[in-house]
Amino acid sequence: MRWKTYLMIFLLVVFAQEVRTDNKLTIVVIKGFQFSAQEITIKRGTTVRWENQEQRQYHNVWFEASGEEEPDYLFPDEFYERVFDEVGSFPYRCGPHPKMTGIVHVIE
Ligand SMILES: [Cu+2]
Repeated sequence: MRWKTYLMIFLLVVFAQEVRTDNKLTIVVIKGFQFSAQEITIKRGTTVRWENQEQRQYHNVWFEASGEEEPDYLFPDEFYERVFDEVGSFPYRCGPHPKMTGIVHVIE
């Protein structure tokens, strides 16, 4: 009986990860002073995770146009996550590097 329990747990873990990756989590890589992808379109309720993959450069993800305060810096190997519950287009930039910009389009 025990192997069935292990198999069930294994399948649940695999299934849960697939659902999360495919439908609920989108990753934006920060590398080479760029957000990649620079423009993304996601469904409402999706989590976006910005990962700083630089060797030593810090950045941040600042939704300045939404009237928000500049957030703390993201250092290499750190990430920032945000859930988008509202439909619309949300531009952002990197605080220390104004030329680094991105936009998140949220659809129903
Ligand atoms: Cu930056």
